Amino acid sequence: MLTLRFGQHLIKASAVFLQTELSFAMVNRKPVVPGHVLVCPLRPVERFVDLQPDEVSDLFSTAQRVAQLLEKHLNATSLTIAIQDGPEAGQTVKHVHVHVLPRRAGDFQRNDSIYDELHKHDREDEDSPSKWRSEEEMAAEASDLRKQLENP
Ligand code: AMW
Repeated sequence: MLTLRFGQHLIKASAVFLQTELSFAMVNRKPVVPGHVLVCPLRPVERFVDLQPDEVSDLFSTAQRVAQLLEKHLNATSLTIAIQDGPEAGQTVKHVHVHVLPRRAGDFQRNDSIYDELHKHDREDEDSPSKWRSEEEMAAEASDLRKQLENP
């Protein structure tokens, strides 16, 4: 695996920390909270209803595995798990993706503000290459998560 497709983006293998038969999980170039990652189907379909039942099953099993990993290894006590399905719901990349966000006490003054952040963090007027993390930083995070998966 050299690159994977995520909508219009080509994702380097270094940013991917888990691949299954039908899904993959990768680190985020502009995380809303530390450890905010994405779980995607390998097939680049736009909407949740476009997935076949075996893809839904694999996507959610993978999201569950990733959720367990993040909560344990990033000292989170809860998780926000979300799909922005369609442009009016805040979807910017036309490829289904499950956001998994580790949560900790007091991370937002108003708990549900995370949804506002999720909605706006990658909107065109908020997003620019200068706000993205470096390839090296993303590769280091993915490598750490890969190691944690290998040695639970
Ligand atoms: W959506 O607003 O479509 O629900 O979320 C898209 C997510 O994908 C955002 O969290 C954004 O930061 C992330 N993202 C977009 N492009 C890339 C990329 N090339 N590599 C990693 N994350 C990306």
